[in-house]
Amino acid sequence: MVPRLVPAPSGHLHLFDTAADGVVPVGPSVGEGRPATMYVCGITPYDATHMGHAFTYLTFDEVNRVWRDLGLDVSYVQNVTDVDDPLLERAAATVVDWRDLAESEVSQFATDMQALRIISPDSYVSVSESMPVIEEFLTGLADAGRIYQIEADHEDWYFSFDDSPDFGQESHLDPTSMLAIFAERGGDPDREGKRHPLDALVWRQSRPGEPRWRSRLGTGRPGWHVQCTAIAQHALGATIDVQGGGSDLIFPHHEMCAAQGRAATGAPFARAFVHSAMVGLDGEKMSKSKGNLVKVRDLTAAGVDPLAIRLVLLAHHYRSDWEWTDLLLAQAQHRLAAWRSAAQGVTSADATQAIEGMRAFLRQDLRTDRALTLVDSWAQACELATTDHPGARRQMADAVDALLGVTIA
Ligand code: 5CA
Ligand code: ZN
Repeated sequence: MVPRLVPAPSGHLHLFDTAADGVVPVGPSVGEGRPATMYVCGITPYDATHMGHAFTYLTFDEVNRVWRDLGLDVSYVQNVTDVDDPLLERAAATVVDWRDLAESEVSQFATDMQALRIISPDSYVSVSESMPVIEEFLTGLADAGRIYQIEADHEDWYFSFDDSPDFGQESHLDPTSMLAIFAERGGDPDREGKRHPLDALVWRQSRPGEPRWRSRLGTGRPGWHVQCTAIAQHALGATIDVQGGGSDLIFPHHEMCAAQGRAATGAPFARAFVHSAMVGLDGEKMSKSKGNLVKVRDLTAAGVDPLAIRLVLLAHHYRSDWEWTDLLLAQAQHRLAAWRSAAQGVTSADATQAIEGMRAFLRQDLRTDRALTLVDSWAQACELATTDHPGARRQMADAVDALLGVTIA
């Protein structure tokens, strides 16, 4: 249980919205009487949780925590991309059933998230259990004439880009960059029969050896972007407060979700698109495809306190790319020990101001890095104090637990 701090304060969380290209209030006001809704792009479960994933899910865990601290109810959904090329390719290469691979990675991911004290979303929705929802969504787009079937060996379906006047409103990329990034990130600009190179695959007719589902579009499987659009709208309504993910999803993934979502309902798909920066290792983005990974499970198996890992992640602002190093982990371990020593000591300093300061830093674009320094200062003040301040250690321990997800008492 996460402690609810009293009194429930008023205010707003501000975050950088990629579409607005600025820091804006996100989520409803407390008085509006509706929950804040968030859909975060989940893992493709074919390999271990690395520090990049951990940083992204930590970022949105902090969004969740700040909203709750404001007194809001939060509806938070994350998908599991258990039907997509990288997973199916890995399963084929390692001669395991794709379902078994997905199941074991999902279960390990849950263990890693729990160790990092990331509050579970209300639901994890897998693509394989969402076929009726995706089919329904695509049928709507087909009826509206927004998707078309190509004439080729395999009559796959594509989302028609030409009818999307708002295309580009999320990523603000120019057409040349769009094409380049589209090709890099799973797109097929040169596929014959497409009306526009940027048209996105929404239904792939079955090929030998691939998992398949029967649908009104044929027997096959859904494309990547439409999975998230359909799952998010079904679970959370036409317009969500936040679509979240790492910055590698700004284009084409979230641009396509924005376009398809609007095509389906006429309403904006998300009020804000929020992205966490990339974690690297040795000068390159940490990624399963490159294999330059620091895995959560390897560190915890070696006896590292997962909350020290959490402190490494919190020490970085969600909008700045950074690189994992062992030194960062050593510093975080030191910091955790200092906080625990203060929380469990016999002298203490007043915590009220530090806690209000933490809240202010978190609400203003999630300055977790700065919030940590306030706890550092409080811990130092406790060491220097000659008396005990009634209730301060408990108060700070509850605040650090609720706001930062770290247990120190
Ligand atoms: N299943 C899709 C999203 S629908 C996917 O991108 N899966 S993933 O397993 O590749 O990544 C899971 C999440 O971690 C995504 O939000 C992605 O943006 C984020 N992510 C991946 N690599 C990094 C990294 N090096 N640093 C920060 N975040 C990352
Ligand atoms: Zn997604």
